[in-house]
Amino acid sequence: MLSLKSLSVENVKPTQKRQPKKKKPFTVAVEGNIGSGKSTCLEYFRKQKQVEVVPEPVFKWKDVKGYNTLELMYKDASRWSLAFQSYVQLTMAEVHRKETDCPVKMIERSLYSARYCFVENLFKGGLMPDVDYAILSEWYNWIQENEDMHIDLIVYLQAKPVTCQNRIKMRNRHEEQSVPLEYLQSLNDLHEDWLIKENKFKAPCPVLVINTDCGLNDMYKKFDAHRDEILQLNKEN
Ligand code: TTP
Ligand code: MG
Repeated sequence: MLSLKSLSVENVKPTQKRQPKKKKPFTVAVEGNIGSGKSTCLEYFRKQKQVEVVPEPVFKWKDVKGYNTLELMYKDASRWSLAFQSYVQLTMAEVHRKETDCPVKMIERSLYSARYCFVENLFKGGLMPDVDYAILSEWYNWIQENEDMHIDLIVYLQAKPVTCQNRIKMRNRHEEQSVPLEYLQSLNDLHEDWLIKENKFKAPCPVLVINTDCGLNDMYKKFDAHRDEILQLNKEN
């Protein structure tokens, strides 16, 4: 029988002791079209000591046990978008869950944009069958109910689709060579619907809009001008 003594605090192994809960970081998600400058923004803020930057796990999407799922999706979206977007959803859930000791956590994209922009785009464009869309939505709803997807601020990098297309061409990610301007236009509209018009899905937190139709130096200047707001420097940090 279990004696009272065996339940006393001294008998609790160190690993069983309840850890004090970590203070939640101020979480900033950088959103915007493909090629709008999200990674550039994250790299800019990486040098701030109070920020932990979590880049998007594109490298994982390019190597799932040897399979390049990003490439498969672009080659034949009707066949592969369910597999690809399920994996995006899993890896983005991992990003949301990642703990940090820093007061600010900055992430590239979120589960929200994967669902409200990309999945929506594939479905609306006839590249994802109803049943695949229904399954992904069920998964998304489950994650939303059972995981902490909280973000405190969205930095929306707003750029014209043609600017994004030029940057995509310049950076030359081989999987993206066939991305047409219409695809970027439609993704742009879905970002605008979600973050500016809020006509179908609501933004989950305040949105700071930064226009990135400019060169790199001007982009840095704009990030710097909004630094305090993004890092909450006038608050407790
Ligand atoms: P983005 O998430 O837009 O990242 P990026 O690195 O291209 O953006 P930036 O230049 O602003 O840093 O897209 C990465 C690639 O993954 C792109 O080809 C689009 C694709 N993608 C999807 O197809 N579905 C998704 O749900 C997400 C999140 C990305
Ligand atoms: Mg990027």
